[in-house]
Amino acid sequence: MPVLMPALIPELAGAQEEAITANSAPPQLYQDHCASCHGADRLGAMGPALLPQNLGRIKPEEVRRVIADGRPATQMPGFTDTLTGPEVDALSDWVLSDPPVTPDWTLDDIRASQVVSHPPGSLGDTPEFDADPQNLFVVVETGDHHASVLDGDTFERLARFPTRFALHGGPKYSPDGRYVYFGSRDGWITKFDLYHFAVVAEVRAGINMRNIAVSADGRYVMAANTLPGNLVLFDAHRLDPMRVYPAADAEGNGSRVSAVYAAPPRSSFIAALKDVKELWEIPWPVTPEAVVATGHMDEPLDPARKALEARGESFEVRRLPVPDYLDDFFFDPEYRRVIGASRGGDGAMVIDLDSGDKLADLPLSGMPHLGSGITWETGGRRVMAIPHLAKPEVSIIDMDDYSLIKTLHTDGPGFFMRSHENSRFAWTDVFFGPNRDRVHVIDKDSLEIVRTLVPEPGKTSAHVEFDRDGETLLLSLWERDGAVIAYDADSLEEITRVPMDKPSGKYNVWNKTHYEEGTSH
Ligand code: DHE
Repeated sequence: MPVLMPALIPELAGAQEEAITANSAPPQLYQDHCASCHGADRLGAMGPALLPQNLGRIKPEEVRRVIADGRPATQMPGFTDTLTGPEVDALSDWVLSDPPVTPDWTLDDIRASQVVSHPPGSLGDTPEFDADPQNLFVVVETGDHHASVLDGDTFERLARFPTRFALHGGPKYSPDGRYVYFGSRDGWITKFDLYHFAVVAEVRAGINMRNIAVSADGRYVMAANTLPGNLVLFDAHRLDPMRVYPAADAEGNGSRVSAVYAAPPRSSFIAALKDVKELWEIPWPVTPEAVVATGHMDEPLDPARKALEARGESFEVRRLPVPDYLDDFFFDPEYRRVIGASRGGDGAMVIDLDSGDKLADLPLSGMPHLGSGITWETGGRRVMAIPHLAKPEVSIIDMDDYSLIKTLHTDGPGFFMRSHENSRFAWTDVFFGPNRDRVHVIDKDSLEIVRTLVPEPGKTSAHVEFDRDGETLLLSLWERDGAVIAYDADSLEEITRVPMDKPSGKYNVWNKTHYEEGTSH
């Protein structure tokens, strides 16, 4: 009797193909192989959320590779023996597509996610190491999702610990430098005690988060989310959620949040919305501790703060309409003005935070990366330097009249800039293109590039952070087999290398808690 091949019997062939398709359809594959770690709803569990917003920085080929081969040194196994090539392709396309129903994350979800492992007061107040606690560096290693703590005097590694998946943006410190708060793209906020190298509390603020800010008195944490589009306020002690602010204009048109920062002299959080032309200011209550902690205010209520008190209640939103959507922004040193880049990547504007008026347009094209801007004084004036993400230039602006003083031509578009008040140099990287292994050193007085370093030919080098005195600095060799390289900030000679797994940002406790002019805030 001949063997009947299904393909030769139309009705059987159709049924079988359908069965195969149904079984290997991405939703089923996901439930069978991924849901136990990444959550049935794709919002993440032990593994990270598998939604396009959360995976946005990972290229599709990389998603395919991770599904097939797994991720070394993590719980993620490879599925190359379990799934066929087309199934891996279908699954990766699917996790990179929007789910049919946009997921939500409510105040109840936030509350349910909170874990307080060491309540305030349960760990001693003395650091478990001899190093200067004010001169520690926290280094985020994005390769295997870890962070390291380095002694800023000796560059000895004091601790290395796992973090949440895909930390992004600068971690923020409590004013005394004891606690560091990390934010992950998946919305997790982790409060970590640097005196004891222990996670003390965690909470998930949203599904996809931009960044976090800590109030200057250390009492509050604000999270900025793109999914759901909102800001979430926490009590910093145990990360208890206090309030959710849905991001929307007065008519209720919702928005993602671009970012939120603390503005210490104003005692307020400032946030920009991505899809609504508004800046938001949310004041926190002024306390004497805030004055002592920041040293930013000569008296408890400085004029800007007094003006603000007259206008708004603590924790209430003050809306400032702005002429364009602000994606990326930066403050003047007094936090009276916001310099924001428009959504299109061409042009920027200066907004007065008290009056809400637009004071100037800046002639900046090619995606000025304002969030990475730094300022310094030279020749009796304060200047601001900004790298561009889409062209090989650094723009230098006069902070008094916002005129473009100079354009420095670099070896490729850059991402980050750093300096220190005590250093005569500012550093900028080449982050994109064939010269990603170069960093430029700019003389802060002549406003010229005076050195170009190639720490490791062919390897990306980026992002600098100085020590508390501005005498040394760390540069990332941004690779899986990377390192942070310590340099003498004056002679520009290499001091040492500490091996790291794709180190991204580095954050010095003193510089960050003192809002040092050459670092990010
Ligand atoms: Fe970042 C900071 C936004 C892509 C590494 N990045 C920030 C901040 C914002 C931001 C708003 C400030 C947060 C803070 O410190 O409080 N980043 C964006 C983007 O919109 C963009 C272009 C697209 C996106 O995917 O979100 C983007 N960023 C990247 C990357 O691709 C980088 C290079 C690698 C990564 O880890 O994702 C990257 N961003 C960083 C780092 C900081 C950062 C290391 C902190 C810089 C600092 O010195 O404080």
